[in-house]
Amino acid sequence: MGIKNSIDDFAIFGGEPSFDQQLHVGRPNIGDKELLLKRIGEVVDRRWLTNAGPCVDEFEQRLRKLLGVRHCEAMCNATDGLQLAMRAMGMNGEVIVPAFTFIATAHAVQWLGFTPVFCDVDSHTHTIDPARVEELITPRTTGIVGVHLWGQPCDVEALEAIAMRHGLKLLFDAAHAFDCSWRGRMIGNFGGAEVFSFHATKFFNTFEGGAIATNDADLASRVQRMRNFGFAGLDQTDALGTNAKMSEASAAMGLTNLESLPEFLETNRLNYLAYRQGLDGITGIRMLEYDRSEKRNYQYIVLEIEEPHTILSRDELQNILWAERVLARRYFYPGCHRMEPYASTTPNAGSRLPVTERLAQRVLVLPTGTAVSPEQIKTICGILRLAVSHGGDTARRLDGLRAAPQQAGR
Ligand code: T4K
Repeated sequence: MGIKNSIDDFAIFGGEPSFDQQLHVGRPNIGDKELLLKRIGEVVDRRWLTNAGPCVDEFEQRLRKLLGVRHCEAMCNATDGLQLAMRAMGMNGEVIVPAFTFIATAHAVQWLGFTPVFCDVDSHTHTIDPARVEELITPRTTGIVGVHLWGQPCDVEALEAIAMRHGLKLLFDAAHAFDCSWRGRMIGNFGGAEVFSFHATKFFNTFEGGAIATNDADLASRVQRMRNFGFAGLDQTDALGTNAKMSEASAAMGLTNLESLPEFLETNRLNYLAYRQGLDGITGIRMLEYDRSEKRNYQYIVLEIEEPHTILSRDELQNILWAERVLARRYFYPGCHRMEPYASTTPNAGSRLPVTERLAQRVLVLPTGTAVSPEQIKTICGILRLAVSHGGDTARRLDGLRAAPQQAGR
């Protein structure tokens, strides 16, 4: 691994890749491995592997304490968590969701047989734009799902006011926002409920997993039953349910990773600062800034590539990085409305989603977490700086690469 001095050194043009191993956006953080294996050993010895076991119970207690919330129900993943929460809250018909999010937000709505109505996002925070929400409300609308994208809270107050005014349910997809705050209060306490993801790629993981946090006792007990087939007793169900339980092995991972949470956060924060320093002054590359007066988990390093300034497109920069084994991601390209089944049912949705359309073309997410060091970040930033400072030449060389296979094929 070495710093590149000229664009001839780029791996995409035949040079040595900067890294021996691939660098991933979602490389899992793993706490004390010995402790994890000890916990899993105890799970096996107890022969209590799932269905309200002691690890899940302890994990939920710890989450409630950390989030300062009355109820926190562990789930097998956030997608099922979103579905359960929406159903338990009584949503149906049309549900307003941002178009710029991971597809799971929209799919959860559609999976229930409801209609996701795509709303545009704010160009600075990338979260659902309250000014656009109200114009999408129809007599069939029953709910709004705000997404705290990149761990940046939505405009909670504005959304609560809209929901109140129109008698709508408000749910937050907090998949990215574990251990974040809004106005000093932890995410998990807002709307009717908030849903976290603890998927392997999240900075805090339980292999697969998630949780529904709420201060509403009735909702929490409905969710508890729904995640266990609707059982309200040993041989009696009181409503439709499914299986969305977290296993003991996942909770053991959760308990172990909670103990390393401060270390994960500090690594992410230092990596974020290293990126900020490394990318400073590169024309046309803007890095999403986190509000340092609030709790943030810094788990996503989000760039916006302003192509007229960089000359290179976001996709060209991504190709250059991938050749160097830096697996930067185009989250959340091309926007939910352009993915199936929505692209077919609402083919013209893009015309009323200008911010989503723009972000989908320019956002690039870079690797961070405990598997990435500040030294490696310096190298990644060096690649981007070199590419952009020779934008014209690099673009011409890339054009040449694209033309070469065609000429060879003639
Ligand atoms: N709402 C929002 C806003 C979300 O972002 C998500 C999930 C959800 C809801 C639903 O939550 P869950 O139901 O998943 O709990 C990943 C994750 O699969 C997904 O959980 C996450 N958001 C999304 C943002 O990212 P992909 O398609 O990027 O995953 P994949 O397999 O390409 O992995 C990403 C990188 O991480 C790769 O370079 C490989 C690396 N990796 C991945 C895994 C699983 C590892 O190094 N180790 C691993 O174990 O979706």
